[in-house]
Amino acid sequence: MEATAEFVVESPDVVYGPDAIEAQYEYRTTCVSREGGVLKVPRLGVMLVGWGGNNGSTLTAAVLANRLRLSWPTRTGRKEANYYGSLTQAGTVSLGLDAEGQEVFVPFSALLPMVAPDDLVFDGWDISSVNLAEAMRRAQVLDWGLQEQLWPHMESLRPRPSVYIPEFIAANQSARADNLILGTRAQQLEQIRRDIRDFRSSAGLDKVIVLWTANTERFCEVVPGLNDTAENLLRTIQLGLEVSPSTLFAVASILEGCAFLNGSPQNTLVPGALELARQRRVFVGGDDFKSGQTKVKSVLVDFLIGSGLKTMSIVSYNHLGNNDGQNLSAPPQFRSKEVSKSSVVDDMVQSNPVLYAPGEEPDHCVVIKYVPYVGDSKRALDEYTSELMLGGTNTLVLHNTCEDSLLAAPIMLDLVLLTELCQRVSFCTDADPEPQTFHSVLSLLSFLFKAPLVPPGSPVVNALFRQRSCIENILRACVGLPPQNHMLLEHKME
Ligand code: NAI
Ligand code: DG6
Repeated sequence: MEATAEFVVESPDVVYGPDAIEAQYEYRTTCVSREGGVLKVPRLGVMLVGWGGNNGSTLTAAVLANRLRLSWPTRTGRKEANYYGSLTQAGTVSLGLDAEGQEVFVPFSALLPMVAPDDLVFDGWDISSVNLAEAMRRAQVLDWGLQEQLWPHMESLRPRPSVYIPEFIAANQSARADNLILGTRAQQLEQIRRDIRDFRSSAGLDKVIVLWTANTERFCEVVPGLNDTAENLLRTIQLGLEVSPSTLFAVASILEGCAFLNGSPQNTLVPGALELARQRRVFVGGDDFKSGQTKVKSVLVDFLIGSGLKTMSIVSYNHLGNNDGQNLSAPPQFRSKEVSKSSVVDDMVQSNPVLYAPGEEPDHCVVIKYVPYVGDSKRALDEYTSELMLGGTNTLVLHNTCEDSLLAAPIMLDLVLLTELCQRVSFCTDADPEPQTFHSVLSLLSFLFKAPLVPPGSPVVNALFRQRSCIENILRACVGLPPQNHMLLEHKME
């Protein structure tokens, strides 16, 4: 019998014979012994746009609760502050094998010297003037016993006024808008820049990272001459032509040399902003935190298609009752979210031409409804239908309930900690011995975003464990460890 090879490997290490393929392979593994060291990390400030929202107040509360080692009673017993849900703080990586041949796992955060979340300093902006303690109460996310302990620590934290352009967010948000930067777009830009400088100097920070966690905006049109180049975008701001608040914040951050991350789905990082980031060598990342339903989707569809099942229909319903849900009940803002939630299986489908013909893709329907009663406790219902062999079908149904902001807050944490870490990574190549940094579009953050931004021409990866491996292996490379290959060949020999 004969088998036809679809490809051949051209390498001096591989010999194709009629009966066998002989390959020379260097298997690299690591022998681990435990020793510690101390390395310096910068003092990092985080400015949240939308600080007084559910995510902003929950993240601030989480860091304070951990820093203060708080615990509080609940009806199921005492709970203690932790960072569950954070890849860097609660995830682990396998370093290699110890002398007994057992895998040694360390926290992700131990791979390289990272800023500790408890040491972060927070500031930010919100169009709503309420202080962070009131914002935490308004969010209705945290247990009362925890809120009471946090109240005195959060009461003095007050968001800076922000830029409100009503046509970008839902009309139902107008009642919140009582804390505004007035003036022309150019004056607003200057005020944001002053705020960043003020925070940096008054808090004695080495670095500031700006993270958009404000309401989802409608998409803005990308128009030649308006926002397609850095020069045009800066001129647009000077002339007071159309620019979204989030883009204004992105531009201000970039001009101040601060990384900017977009946690919402809209196209904040228009081509002009991306070009500006590249010119100024500042990191930007986005879009839209990948927290719950989409995260599961980026595992489940990878599993289905990766196992050779042909997924043909994905239907995702959500209902939630927080302010984000209210904002998303307006069609233009829903549309931004629909787009980012719908793109997430593209790479998995395209990776399998055995199952899908060119251009073929599953039906994919996304529905979001606002149901005030359920508050921040988001309900997500998904149905996945896949074709099995010989005409069979498999339908999987999932129901997921959880506090939306408690999923988002640890992701926000990972975003700033990993971005800061990447700012300290440089490398050279054989072709260019000059040290260089990552591309200004920080695609390494893809694990944390629903619709990852990548440098032009780069493949977009949505599959969650490919994204995780990317972060893990790049961090491993920074300490000279080989990529994680999961082969465990040592345990597969006699
Ligand atoms: P939220 O509505 O509770 O908070 C948003 C805050 O932004 C509000 O306090 C609002 O007053 C403020 N705001 C609106 N426009 C502003 C502006 N121009 N400048 C400054 N502040 C402004 O919403 P939440 O739940 O905190 O979510 C925030 C964003 O994160 C939303 O866009 C949401 O879609 C996105 N997101 C949330 C996820 C989650 O799991 N919670 C996951 C993925 C994305
Ligand atoms: C309704 O979808 C509200 C949204 O803000 C989501 O909660 C958020 O985007 C999280 O979405 P997902 O798909 O990651 O759970």
